[in-house]
Amino acid sequence: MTQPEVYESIQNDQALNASFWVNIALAGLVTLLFVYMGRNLEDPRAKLIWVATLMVPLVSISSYTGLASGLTVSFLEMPAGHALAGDEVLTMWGRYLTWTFSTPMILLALGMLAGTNLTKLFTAITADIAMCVTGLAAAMTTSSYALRWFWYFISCTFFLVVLYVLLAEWPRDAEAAGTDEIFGLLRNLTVVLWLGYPIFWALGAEGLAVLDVAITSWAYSILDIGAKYIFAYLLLNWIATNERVIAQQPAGIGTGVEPE
Ligand code: RET
Repeated sequence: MTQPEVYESIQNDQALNASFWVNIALAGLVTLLFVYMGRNLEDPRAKLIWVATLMVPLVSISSYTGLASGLTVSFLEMPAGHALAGDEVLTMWGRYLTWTFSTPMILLALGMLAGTNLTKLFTAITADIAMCVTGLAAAMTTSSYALRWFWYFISCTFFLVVLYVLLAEWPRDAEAAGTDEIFGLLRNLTVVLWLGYPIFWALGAEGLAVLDVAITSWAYSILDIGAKYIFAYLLLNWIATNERVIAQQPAGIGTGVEPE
């Protein structure tokens, strides 16, 4: 199918199209809000958290524009074994591609907040990028149904690494940094919402095809609102009033002292 044809079928599915445009509008609004919220920050590490957080809605605008325009959407024929085998299924592969750019920003901000060292940050971010790229591979494999799920399994394994850093490593760092309360809140929000993505992948057209394409797209769009905009708002709101805590962090990236 040519790109204008893909675009036309997106235009004809109002629910699907709205799931893109609602996010573009929201991302634009929160970008302005976030610029305003961080305007008085001075500490370089607090500013880095701010810039990373700001990148999240900015990447989102590009991501959803790719989907809405049909550039990063394809109709792929599902392999034998899939519930829709032989059908051309609308695949929003641009989502998985752009998560590669947005999710590391979320982890950079969270890791900086926790006062992480470079090793843990590198581990979390590289595993996260690998999770997104292998998730993209799972969605785009049309040769074998089993291999789609094998990619999915690989992606889940990388996700476990991210969860390990979030749940086992950074809480201890955050305690030492005096940011444990806000870190705990944002970590819980992140872990709960991020778990929703592989669940909807498995239930949606890419996996078992229990949910249709527009419902799956809305599910991702709603998860995105929590995992990106609400997350970023809570983080920036805290940073704007507690910049001191970040500026006085005893250890972590940029302080010259490694956390224990
Ligand atoms: C996939 C499918 C393969 C298995 C796993 C996945 C996890 C995706 C996650 C995405 C998070 C995205 C966010 C985007 C915000 O911009 C790729 C769905 C584990 C956790 C937070």
